[in-house]
Amino acid sequence: MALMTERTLVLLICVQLLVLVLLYQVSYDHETAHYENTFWKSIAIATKINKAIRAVSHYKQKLPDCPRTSQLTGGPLNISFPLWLNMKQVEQKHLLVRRGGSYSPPNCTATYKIAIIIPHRNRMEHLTYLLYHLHPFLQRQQLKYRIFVIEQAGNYTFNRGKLLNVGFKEAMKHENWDCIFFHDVDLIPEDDRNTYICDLFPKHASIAMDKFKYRLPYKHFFGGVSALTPEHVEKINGFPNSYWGWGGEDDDIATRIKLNKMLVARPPIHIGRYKMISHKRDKGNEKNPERFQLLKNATLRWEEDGLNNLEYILLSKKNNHLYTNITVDIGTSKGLQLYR
Ligand code: UD2
Ligand code: MN
Repeated sequence: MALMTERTLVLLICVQLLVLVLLYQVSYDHETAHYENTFWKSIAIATKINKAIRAVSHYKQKLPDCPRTSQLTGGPLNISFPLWLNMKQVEQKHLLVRRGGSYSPPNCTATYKIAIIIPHRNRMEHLTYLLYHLHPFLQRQQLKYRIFVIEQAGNYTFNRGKLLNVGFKEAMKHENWDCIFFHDVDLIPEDDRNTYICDLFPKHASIAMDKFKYRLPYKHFFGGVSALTPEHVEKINGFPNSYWGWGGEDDDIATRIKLNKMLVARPPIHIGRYKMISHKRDKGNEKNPERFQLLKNATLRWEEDGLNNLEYILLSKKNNHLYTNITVDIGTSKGLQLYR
């Protein structure tokens, strides 16, 4: 932004100089050997314009840094699900959010810029509740952020891992994010102190969920909400593309992290709390019977199954008010070319 302003400034000053030179030429009165009034008037106008431009750029550069720990956050949150809530109502609550679901704090320069990736198909009601809670939650943390919803086209079996890869690739085309949150659509954070920033190691944020009685179901559990830097994602070759249907892809990710000699960071158990909107298993996301076999050879597969063999067809990218909606054809377990 600062660079843009500087370039614009230089350009404007050059244009003004050109105009002044031209005026100089035309305003010289050869008979009286005097410069006419227009010349001095134009100088006065140019000075005023310059002052205004400087004031604007000064104001922009002057925004102080946001504090590393936001003063706007509280502690535990009381999560409610208002009946009949619709997206229009949520939009009306968030006029400061720019199209595409991006936001920067209005009064300070954010320390962290994060992308949220939500794998999605046919869960509009959950998405409405998530956005209703997540936007104010992220704003209280004074983050610069953008929310990307990655929607799998067609009715073929769902593939969460592959959608997360697509989300990562597409999000990085927008900005060099510090941190990417991979976020199930049905999980609502219940504590303001659950900071949406990355750690030294890949972070598993949804450590305590109501569905598991606020305990970890097993030690290496990595499902729900996780946060990785772009470097972490690249290092583990992203996520597996080969898990079609429910289950296993989260454990595969945990294996990749371990194989790359990284640990898993977690918030304290009383902070990484989430409510999961209760739901039945979706049609098209049945339990994957191959998941155990896939997991067994995760060690052999991770280097060829991930970002480096990712193929998809981007069908549309829409800047909705509260999120960027990316619809993709990720094909089938047999390859691409199903929905064209
Ligand atoms: C668990 C994990 C999840 C993932 C999954 C196994 C939790 C809270 N989460 O979720 O991270 O590892 O097991 O694959 O334990 N989705 C759609 N439409 C569909 C199907 C899935 O949008 O038709 C998305 C949505 O973001 C959803 C996520 O995929 O939250 C995971 O699917 P789920 O919620 O049906 O599975 P769940 O709750 O057992
Ligand atoms: Mn769920």
